[in-house]
Amino acid sequence: MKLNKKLAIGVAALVLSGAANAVIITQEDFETGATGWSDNLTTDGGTTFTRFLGRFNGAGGVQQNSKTYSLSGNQTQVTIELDFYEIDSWDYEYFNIFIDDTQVISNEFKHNREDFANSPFMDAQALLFTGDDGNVNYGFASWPDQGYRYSITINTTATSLKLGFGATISSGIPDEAWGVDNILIVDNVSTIPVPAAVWLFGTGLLALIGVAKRKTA
Ligand SMILES: [Ca+2]
Ligand SMILES: [Ca+2]
Ligand SMILES: [Ca+2]
Repeated sequence: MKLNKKLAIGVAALVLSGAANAVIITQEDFETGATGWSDNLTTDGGTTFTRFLGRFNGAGGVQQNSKTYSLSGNQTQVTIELDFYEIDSWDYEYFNIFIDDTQVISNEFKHNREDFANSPFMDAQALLFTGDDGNVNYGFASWPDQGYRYSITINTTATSLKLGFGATISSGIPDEAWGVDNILIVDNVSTIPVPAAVWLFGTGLLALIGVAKRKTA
């Protein structure tokens, strides 16, 4: 019984160390521009926004900007995190996130409303901007702006992943716009080389055998 417990702890430690070293596919803060996007436009939005991918207007909600990333194919899961900037006079319009050309998120935003608290359909994980009560202008036109953090985990064993965005805002960029920043894509494959992992596991087993031997002696 004790042995099984120790073995379980050893295996759990290996799994945890593997998760902690999951492979970073991309980390993009756009401070020096954008590469690989179908539209590489970036804008310096000042202290709060920093430089980000955008500003873009809407195109009826279809996928307007996208980038394809290479995956090892050894993963079973990929987590995508990003900041979405809702800039200026959004009025009950939608920001859409696409993965592999399929829309996986569609959230409605209103510029002077606390969307995160009010929308039962909000998929964002957190509000970004300090002091945001739904009425703070953080830049560009005088309308209030809001920022949201998304985290999406998908099951995939594919060797590529396409991330894309779209919006239904209907006015020009000076009136309402969107941007994306701080993209982090991570898979669940450990960076610990297989021989090292096997060696660690083997050491654990030897230790366990030692414990068992001492107990029986
Ligand atoms: Ca940035
Ligand atoms: Ca509008
Ligand atoms: Ca503004």
